[in-house]
Amino acid sequence: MEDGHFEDVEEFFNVCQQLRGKRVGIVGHTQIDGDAVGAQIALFEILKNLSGEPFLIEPETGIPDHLKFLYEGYQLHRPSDLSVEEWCVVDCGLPSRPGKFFESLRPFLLVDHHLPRNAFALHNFIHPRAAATCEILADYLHQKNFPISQSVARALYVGLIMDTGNYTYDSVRASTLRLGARLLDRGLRPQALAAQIYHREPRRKFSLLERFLKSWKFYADDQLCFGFLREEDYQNTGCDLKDAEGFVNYPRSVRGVRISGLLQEYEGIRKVSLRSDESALRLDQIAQRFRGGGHACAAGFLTPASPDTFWDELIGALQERLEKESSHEG
Ligand SMILES: [Mn+2]
Repeated sequence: MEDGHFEDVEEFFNVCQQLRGKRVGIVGHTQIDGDAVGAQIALFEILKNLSGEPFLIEPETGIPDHLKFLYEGYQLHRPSDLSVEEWCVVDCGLPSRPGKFFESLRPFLLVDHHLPRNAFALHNFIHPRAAATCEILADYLHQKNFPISQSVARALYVGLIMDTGNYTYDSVRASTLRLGARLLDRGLRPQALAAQIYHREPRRKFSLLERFLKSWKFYADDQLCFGFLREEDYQNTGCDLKDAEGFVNYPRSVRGVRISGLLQEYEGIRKVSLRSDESALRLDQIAQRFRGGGHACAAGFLTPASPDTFWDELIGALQERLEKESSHEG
């Protein structure tokens, strides 16, 4: 990856060319985020431009309110309503991430940036060093001087800022900012966009946040902090999993906390999310022990199992990792 560019750009467009004239479904992951939406829309435009017949797939867990504006002017489809010849998957590190419908399907194309590198499609473009799947696609588009409409620029920009904590993560390279700058050049208004993403929260979310803040437990000499959201927290506030987006970041704002975690129990699914500012802690490796994945500083896993069956092992693994990697914080 010289100059921050992704070198497999020709191969990527060759693979996309193979979809000419074909009905293609484009899917992101369940609990969809800005990066997956942006990547879906960018890939849609690429395939349309290359004379394919792409369809955007609505994630089975729905679209969070703050991301709906990105789909304006686009039609969304349920996978079961379509007859599709090939599937393309974006921003999914595991074959289970696109959702139940896709579990036994082999996608034609995967574009992703998660660890472990899970090449579950026929053609895989996986770059764990990329800050976002949107960064990979934005770079491909720029390298080929591909036309980028304002709505595509907007979607890619939103994906970039949301997957980088507004350009604050170590995954951000100078080239990431240059890509963002080129997208802004399409006439985007960063503050208006940020307001649309971050300042349109429903009030119920703050009732859920209140419960989350009260649930915190500290471990490992206060270097690990977990918050908990149970079925009843969602029921009593009228919230679902989407409303807890971003909560996991709060505990790591506390001085001395090196890993923050969130355990969510919703409709029989347990979701564990982990965050840190220290890539040496390799949270993706810890998540992999529980059949999950992610990135060094942001990882997680889903399981139907009761927390009793994995909790001690999880806390033990995190504690051990914290001891092994002593803090470099001054
Ligand atoms: Mn992503």
